[in-house]
Amino acid sequence: MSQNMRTWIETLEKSGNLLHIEKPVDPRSQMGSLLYQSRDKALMFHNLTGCPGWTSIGNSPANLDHVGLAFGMTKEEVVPFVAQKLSERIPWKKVETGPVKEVVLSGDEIDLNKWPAHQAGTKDAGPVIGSGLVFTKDPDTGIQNVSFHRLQVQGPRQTGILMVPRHTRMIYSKYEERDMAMPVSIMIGHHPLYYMAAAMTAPFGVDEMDIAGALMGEPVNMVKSENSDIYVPADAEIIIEAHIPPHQRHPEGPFSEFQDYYVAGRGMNPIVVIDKVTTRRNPIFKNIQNGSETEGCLFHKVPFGASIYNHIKSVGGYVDLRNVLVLPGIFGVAIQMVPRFAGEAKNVGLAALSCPILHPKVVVVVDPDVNIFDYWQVLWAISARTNPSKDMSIIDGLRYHPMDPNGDELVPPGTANWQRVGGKIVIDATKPPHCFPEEEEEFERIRPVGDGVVFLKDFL
Ligand SMILES: Cc1cc2nc3c(=O)[nH]c(=O)nc-3n(C[C@H](O)[C@H](O)[C@H](O)COP(=O)(O)O)c2cc1C
Ligand SMILES: [Mn+2]
Repeated sequence: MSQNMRTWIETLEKSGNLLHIEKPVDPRSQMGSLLYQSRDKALMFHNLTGCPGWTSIGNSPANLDHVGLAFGMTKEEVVPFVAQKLSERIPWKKVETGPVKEVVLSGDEIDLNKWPAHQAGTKDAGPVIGSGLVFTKDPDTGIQNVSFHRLQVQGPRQTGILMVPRHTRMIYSKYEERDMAMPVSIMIGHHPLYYMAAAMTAPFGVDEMDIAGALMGEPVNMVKSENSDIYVPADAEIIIEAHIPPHQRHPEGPFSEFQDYYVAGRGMNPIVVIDKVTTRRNPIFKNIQNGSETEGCLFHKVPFGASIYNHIKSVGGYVDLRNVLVLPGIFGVAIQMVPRFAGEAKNVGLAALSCPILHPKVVVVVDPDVNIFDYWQVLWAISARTNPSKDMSIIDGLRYHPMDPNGDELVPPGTANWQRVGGKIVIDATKPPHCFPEEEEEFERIRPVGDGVVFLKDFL
């Protein structure tokens, strides 16, 4: 059976990774803190203050172990797997109808103020739908695009939208040039692999639902929206059909973001006007909490890791690359590889700094005997396997991610030229390569006597 949000909830439940909360929870004043605290378990809310009839789920996934569960593998296997799938496409399939059409709402039947969109951070401008995947259609090619965009609730049928200048923004500009509203369909709630696909940095003109198909191993079934010819996943929980008027702007933000800061493109941003909603019967709302190492970050860590993995794997023709992990705050990356030549790790680190994603700023390269999923080991390698004067290379004047407040902001948010610039560092925390065996030997890690044979659990 195709995977969807319901099958995913079952997977979380069976593996003991879901907590049910029956006590009343106010999405405006309580849910953010609960989600931010629960780093091990997904939370399902059955009694939402001010939102009669709604159920919602957050932190699904809550951590990298949950991500492994969603992909059906260990967390260590996910990034190399996704890296390989990035070049594969399984085109989506049109179907006549699906569960997401069970309920159709329009006009006064839609009131976002009674939906369980939560206020995530204390300084956020208000409740925000953080789990909305925005489907658009390029008016020139007819090709669809899917991307995350935060939607700040601004009225019963209006939200704001932040469109960082990438594909959705490019498509919106095409509509604006023609003085036309851009039709959008927004999906809330599905299997996490859909969310992973939406956060991939694919070339313009690639439909992210074809990537979702490749990740799932089967085509995504899509139904036509009621009011436009945009196709959306047939077994999603909720679809909002809406339009973004041309040339209209409204104050939007701040919002708690992935770095654990509120630095986030706040300003005069476009609005989304809701025309229709279709849902499953008793739809389950999806809440995404933002901040460092929360659910929002997980949807960055995997696509970024995979993109960096592919970008660096052919530096110098071939890299014996083992894994890539995006570090907390998202501006850091750990690369695990077997250096074959002197200087190779540094080359690979530099490649990561100029990959398709703007975030990497602090790159640490380590050997395979350092477990990058255990952060203390990465910190150990930085202190125990570097001579800073030789192994730490700082390059200044590089393009930053505009949401990194450490960089100099040259152009403020609100325009297509929002930008920052600053320094970046490569830390080569690898030992000398095998071809220098005498030098390498000094860096051999200790193994305790009895390693791999004597286990604590047998003595308890
Ligand atoms: C949790 C999460 C929230 C995001 N929020 C936004 C957002 O509000 N605005 C935005 O422009 N991009 C946002 N992104 C980033 C885009 O989804 C991502 O860069 C995507 O690859 C862009 O799609 P595109 O390449 O089709 O433009 C978010 C990503 C994640 C994982
Ligand atoms: Mn795209």
